[in-house]
Parts: sequence; structure tokens; C-alpha cells
Amino acid sequence: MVDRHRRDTRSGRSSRISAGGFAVNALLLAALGFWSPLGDARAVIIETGDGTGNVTAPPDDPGWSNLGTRGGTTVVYLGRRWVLTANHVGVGDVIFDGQTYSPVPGSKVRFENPDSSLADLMVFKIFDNPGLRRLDIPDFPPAVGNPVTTIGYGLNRGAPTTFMGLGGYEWGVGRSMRWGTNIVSATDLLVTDTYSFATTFTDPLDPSATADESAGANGDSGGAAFTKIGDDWYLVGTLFAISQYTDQPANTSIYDNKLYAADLSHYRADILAVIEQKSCSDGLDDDGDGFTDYPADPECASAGDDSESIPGVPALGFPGMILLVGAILLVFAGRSRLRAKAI
Ligand SMILES: [Ca+2]
Ligand SMILES: [Ca+2]
Ligand SMILES: [Ca+2]
Repeated sequence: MVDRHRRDTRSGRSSRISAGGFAVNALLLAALGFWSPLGDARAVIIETGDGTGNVTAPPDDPGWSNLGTRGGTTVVYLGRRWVLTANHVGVGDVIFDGQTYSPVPGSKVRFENPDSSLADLMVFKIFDNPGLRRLDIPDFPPAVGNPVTTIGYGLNRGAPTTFMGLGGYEWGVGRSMRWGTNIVSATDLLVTDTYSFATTFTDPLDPSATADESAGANGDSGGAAFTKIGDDWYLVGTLFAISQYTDQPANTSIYDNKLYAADLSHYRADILAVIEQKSCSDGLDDDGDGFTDYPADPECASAGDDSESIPGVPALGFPGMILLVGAILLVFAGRSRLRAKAI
């Protein structure tokens, strides 16, 4: 059935990867988040019920609270004050549980492939700690057939529609953070220079469809794909693109559309190298007091100190530093006197 339809090649491009000794052509129609002419964003579209559900944590929660918004797109809180998202989402204020967190200037790191091309994947640091748990990224890629839970923020599901005999949905109005389920349908893809895996929006009449079968839509960019390994949930993907049929109407999700997620196992080592840096040696002014790292920031006790500010004490600022330096000089002066006495 699917083979009757050509894939769109107008705005997408053919990408190829030879990993595993075979080549896959992945045709990308639109990167979520900058596809819409209005510049707005959409949510995970689910098959389930009237499509309005799944807006609170699923019963077996993979990390719902770690999902946040960035304008009309999605971000994930990784831990240690670092946020992960698609590069095209851009750096800016993010919101977790209604609280706004500002980015630390200069903290953005976009991840590279071995050939130095740049993936649609980045992290940036935020000033305050939202108190969410740290997410784990596995060091091996997902496999075809693995179940995943996807979470993203954007437009809600609209009216049912059809295209060339296939069912699906229009994208509606209003946005929600929503979760859905799916099965990994392809791995080892390279889509817009990003190592990726895909899920497929499967017709619910197909026995392989999952209970909350889902499709990606504009604005799910930066959202998360989780998978459970043993008893634990892992963050396996960052949503960033979809594929659609040639001439498929804009703002629709049709069965067999693909959703692409950056395969985080490919970027795991680089991600960890960034987020595990200590605050007093990461090259960033983590508390915005004008001083960066040890020894310039007087509240850094050493380069291995993980905070540029003293807990419970507001950032010193310049007047504070003058006072601190003064206090240190007094202590030294006192020691000098004691030492002189002993001699
Ligand atoms: Ca720093
Ligand atoms: Ca500082
Ligand atoms: Ca400081």
C-alpha cells in the first residue's frame, strides 16, 4: 500500500548511511519547529480516543517532569542544570512546571558527527536548578521493534482526514505536552546530518499498532523518546523531524508518516563530557556575577568546585568581592602577626 506513494523530495533531501553495511535513503520533509509558515509548533498526535488525552504523566512514567517548553517547542532537562533539545529549537528561556529558567550565556554546545558535520542536537545550561532527576542515556542504539514512549509539546489533534486512501488527522489548534507510544521501525539513519532512528504512525487496524500510537507534528522538536530497559527508563532520542507523502496536505499526520529522533547513543560521550564539567572549570559564568570559574569567581573554592556561588548566599557581585578580599586580607594580616609573635 505504501509503495504506491512517492516520498517527497522537494523540501527534503536524500540522506544515506552505510552503518551496518547497507544504505538507507531517508527523505526528510520538514524539520519540526521551522516548517510552519506561522512559526508555531505542535504536539504529539495520538490515535487514542478523541486525541485530547495523555497530558499528564503516563502510569509507568519515563520522565514526564523532565519535559519542558521553549516557546512553542520542546526541551528535555538532562540534569546538572543542562537542557537537551534539537539545534533548530534555539537557545532561550525554558519552562519546567510553570517556572521559567534562563540560559547561561555562551553555554550552547551543538554536537558534531565524526566527519565534523553538525547534528540537529544541542545542549545549553540554565541558571537555576529545577530540582528534577537526571536522565540516563544508554550507550547502545535502540533496535527495530523496541517500544518507545514519546513526549512533545505543540498543537493538538484535529479532525480525522484521509489522503490517498490512508487515514490520519489534521493538526488542530492549542498546544499541550502529550505522550504517545510507538515502535522503532528503522535505525542507523542519517537525517539532516543527524544519526537517527524512526518510528512509524501505524494504522490502528494494523495489529502492530501500539495502544497510544503516535505521530510527530511541528513543535515536537526537542521532545523525548524513552525506552525501558529492565526496570529502568532511558532517554534514547530527541525528536526533530518527520516525513510525509508527496503532496500530503500541510498540517496533517497520515498513517505511515515517520517521526525521526536523534539517536542519543551516538552522541552520548560528547553529551556527558559537556554536562559533567564542574561549574568552576566550565568556562561559564554560572551565577551571572561577572566572574567565570576558579580562581576568578571568588566563590569557587577550587577548579573542582561544582558551584560558583555559596549555597544560601546570593551571588557576591563586585561589592561583595571587595568585602571578601578585604576579609581575606584581614585573616592573612592576623596570621602574619601570630607568626611574627611565635618567632
Ligand atoms: Ca563556571
Ligand atoms: Ca560567576
Ligand atoms: Ca560567584
